[in-house]
Formats: sequence, structure tokens, C-alpha cells
Amino acid sequence: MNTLPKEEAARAILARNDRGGYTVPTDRLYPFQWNWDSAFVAMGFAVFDVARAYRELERLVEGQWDDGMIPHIVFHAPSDTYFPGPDVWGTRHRVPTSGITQPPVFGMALRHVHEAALASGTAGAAERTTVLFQAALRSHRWWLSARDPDGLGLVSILHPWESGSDNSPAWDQALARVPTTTTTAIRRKDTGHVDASMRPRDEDYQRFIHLVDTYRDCGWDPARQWAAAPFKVADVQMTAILARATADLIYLAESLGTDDEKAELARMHARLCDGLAGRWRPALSRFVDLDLIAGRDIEEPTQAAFIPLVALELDAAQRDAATAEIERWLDGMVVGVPSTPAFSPAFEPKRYWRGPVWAVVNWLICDGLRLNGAEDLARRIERTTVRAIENAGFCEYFDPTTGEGLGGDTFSWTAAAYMVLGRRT
Ligand code: 9WN
Repeated sequence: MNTLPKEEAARAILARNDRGGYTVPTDRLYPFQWNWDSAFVAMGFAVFDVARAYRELERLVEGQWDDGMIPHIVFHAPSDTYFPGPDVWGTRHRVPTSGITQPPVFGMALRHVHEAALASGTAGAAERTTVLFQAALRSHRWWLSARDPDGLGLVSILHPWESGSDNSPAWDQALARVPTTTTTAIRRKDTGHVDASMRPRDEDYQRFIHLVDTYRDCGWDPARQWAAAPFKVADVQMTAILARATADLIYLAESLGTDDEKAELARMHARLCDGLAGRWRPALSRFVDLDLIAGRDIEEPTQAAFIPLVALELDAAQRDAATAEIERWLDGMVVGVPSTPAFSPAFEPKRYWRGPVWAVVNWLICDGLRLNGAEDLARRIERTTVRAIENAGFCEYFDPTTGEGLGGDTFSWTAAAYMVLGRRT
């Protein structure tokens, strides 16, 4: 098998962040199991240890709620280095978890791990995939019923943390309507691990926790939360990941599912792809979110604009426009794709989701570019991502203008991205 210059270091990070079948994103800053991190990490493990890749997904599913939701954090073991911990969430699952979710990369990871299992002749693959396939299907049903009750073909986030892009400029206006009052005392730990200038601001945290307080007061009931939510955004990044994951479940259902499941997944997929296709804005050459409370498009440019490529085959005009727009965002950058482009007034190259480059975002964008026949651009982005990691280390994110590594270091999903993207360059 090919190895990469930093292969050993990447594997060592996954070993070091292993807490017993699940991987923390990084020590101390994020000391629990995170939902979409683990899905990417499972694909990283699949490069060299398929059984461990399955284990990552199985441990995440231990946190799945009876209604199908897979929470954004599973608190398998206590730690006092992160806020907000289980006491703030006050959920009632058998394992302590948060009460919100994160992008459902799970279904994409499951197909990836299953294919790696078949290729390597791993024992018990069909049985393990089947159990996880059922978990994924339940979670996709939850998405459509809880987060698209009006049948728009778009799923909504009720908290910026659900998007995985917590302080993105895309949320600025919608979040500004959320009060800063909280019943929970805010005791941030993140700024003790990472410089405050690279993290969300205190005011963001006040609003984040106001939302947690609101939904906890709803008893975490999806319908009550939907009715009470002061923040409700139909998100193209989330919808695209769900649509793509649904396509991956359809693929798995061919060998592991029933006819009814195949038909149900096909209906879900059509509904999501239709919804997503309607979010293309030719004048902007990208896809846009919809603020359901204000009833208006969110036009702030962020990486989410290009994630739909992972789910949709664009027509030639759209594809040319989207790739030209990505090229514009890369212009003058040492490493792209920036989470917010340099021409945006909101651009802050070192602050978290307001400019920095994230390796896993590039992974999604490049998969989308490939699906849409833009192989050269995909390879270019992958190469610069891998080079940034080799130069700066396995950091949480990177300054696009310098390539400097920022945020937490020894990051699990960056190690996973390195192994997967590195093998393509
Ligand atoms: C809140 C773990 C997670 C990622 C998110 C990233 C960050 C958490 C935080 O870290 O969010 O979920 O406390 O900042 O934004 O994408 O999953 O790596």
C-alpha cells in the first residue's frame, strides 16, 4: 500500500486520540465523541484498519436517540475540559449526549467503510454494515420529519453548532435575533486551550447557550423545538450532505436493504435534490441558505455554497459558473478553499469559520468537483491541502493567506483527511 510522508504521524494521532473504540477530535479542547468528526475519522481508519473504522461508527450509534437523532456529542466518559458538558444539555438518553445534531456524514462514511471492507475481505462486513445501515436510515427519517416538517426538500438547523460551522458569517443576521440572556452560567473552557482571537466571541456563546436553554425547556421534543426556535435556517450544506448520504444508503440498500427501504430512500433523495436544486442563484454562481424566520435568502458567501456539488450533477452552465467562482475564492490564497472568501467584509483569516480552511470541507468540495467532472480543480485543492498539513501539522484549521496552522493541534479529522486526500494527489 502507498504511504505518505506523514503517514505514521497521522496514524499516531488517531491512536493518541482513541478513547476506546471512539476518537476524540483532539485532547482537552474536545474531549468527547463528535458526530461528523467521527464519520470522517472512520473513513481515515478505513485506510489501514477497517474493523476499527466500523467501531468508530458503532460507538457513535450508542448515542442515537429513540426518535432516530444522532446527537452532535456523545459524552462517553466525563471530562471537565469542555463547556457545555452533559449537565447543561440535560438530555435523557441512556448515554449522556448533547440535544442537537450535526451534518450526517455518517451514511457517506458507512458506504466508504463497507467498500473498504469488501476490498480487504474483512470478516463480518455485511452484518456490521447492515446494523449501521438501519441506524442511518432511522436518522434520515428523523431528519425529514423533525427538520423538514413542511416538506420543502431542505432540512433546517436550529442551532449554529448543528451546522458544524459554528460562527460562520452566514448565521450573523439570524443569530443577531437570538437574545443574549441565559439561565445557564457560561463557563467557557475553549479559550483556555486556544487563543480567543481564533474562536467565536463571548456574545456568540451567549446566543448559543440561549438556544440550548430554549430547547432544553422544550424537553428536547422536536415539534416543540420547531415551534419555539428563534433560529431556523434551511441549510444547503446540511441538505447536500443528507442528500449525498441518502444516495450512499441507496447504494448499500441494493445489496442489504428491502424493496420498501429502497423505495423510501429514493423518495427521500428526490425530495432533497429538488429542494437543493432550487437554492442555486445564477447571479451569485452559488447555492444559498434560506432563513426561515426572516423568509429571505442568506447571501453571505461561505463554503456551504459549494457543498451541494457533492449531491447534485450540475448542468454545464452551472458547473462552469461554480468552478469559476471557486477559482475566484482561491485567488491570492496560499491554501484554499477559505470558509469565507477574502473579498467578503466578514473575512477573518484566523477566526474559526470566518475565513480559515478546513481539510474536511475541502474533502467534501473536492468530492463534489469530481462528481461534476472538475477533476483538475479537485486535485489542485487536494494538493494544497495536503501540503499545508505537511508544512504546518495536523491542525484544526489553516490561515488561507499564509498556510499557518491554527486552533487545536493533533486533530483527528485532519489526520483522516490527510490519509484519504493524500492518496489521491
Ligand atoms: C461545537 C469538534 C467540533 C467540530 C465542529 C467545530 C467545533 C464545537 C465547539 O468542533 O465545534 O460542536 O465547541 O467549537 O466547529 O465543526 O465538529 O471538532
